[in-house]
Amino acid sequence: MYKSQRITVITPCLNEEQGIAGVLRRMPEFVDQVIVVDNGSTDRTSDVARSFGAEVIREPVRGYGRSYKRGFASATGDIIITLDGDHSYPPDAISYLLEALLHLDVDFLNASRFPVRDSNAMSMKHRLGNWILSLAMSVLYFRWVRDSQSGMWVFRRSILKDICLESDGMAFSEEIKIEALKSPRVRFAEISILYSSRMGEIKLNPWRDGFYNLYFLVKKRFSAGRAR
Ligand SMILES: Nc1nc2c(ncn2[C@@H]2O[C@H](COP(=O)(O)OP(=O)(O)O)[C@@H](O)[C@H]2O)c(=O)[nH]1
Ligand SMILES: [Mg+2]
Repeated sequence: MYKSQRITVITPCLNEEQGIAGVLRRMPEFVDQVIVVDNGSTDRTSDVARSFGAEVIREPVRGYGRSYKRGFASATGDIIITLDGDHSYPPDAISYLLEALLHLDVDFLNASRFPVRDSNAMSMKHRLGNWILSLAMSVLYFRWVRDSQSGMWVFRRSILKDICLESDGMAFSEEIKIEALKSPRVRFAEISILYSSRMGEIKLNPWRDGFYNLYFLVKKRFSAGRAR
């Protein structure tokens, strides 16, 4: 519990046995429920997660968005926090992100990886790609969003009934922000976190996912909320 709010952390994992140990080791005590969604890993991800007391849910169909939707369905907290299983997002930031969500009195808080302080954490190519995608989202939705692709969000579970999440893939990350921005019932804010280099192998395919995410943004903007 954090200030009488029940807290759920969700982490999607595809072969993240190294990273997930780092994430769970640093998980704050006040987190009530930790869900690791194992997306068909062939390494020891599930065993490692269980050894830290996490609730492991298996999602056999591949996909980042698919994993999150599965995790959301099992979440019981008042507030949900997400982060990758690769140890690139800081579990130590959870307390100040929660404090910010409550203090700013918002419903959805996006943890921005920018400005990047650790120069090894993100290549120039990824920085440029992220900048283009965030600029595109900001222009299309008339709202400045610094990190449209961040995988760390803190939000009240109650907003899930007001938003429509369709993407099963990497575009899920931008979709949840768009839905939060668009909903008149959801108050949105963004603050910076310290992003660092991932452990284990990268799952993102930068060209394919980057272009697809750009296409998804435009398609979703001009198709009355329907885009996969
Ligand atoms: N790309 C991808 N990531 C997945 C999938 N299922 C779970 N994940 C997890 O989602 C997170 C994001 O992937 P990652 O390679 O870190 O992408 P990046 O942070 O955008 O560079 C990691 O924790 C992955 O293990 C999947 O099907 N595809
Ligand atoms: Mg990652």
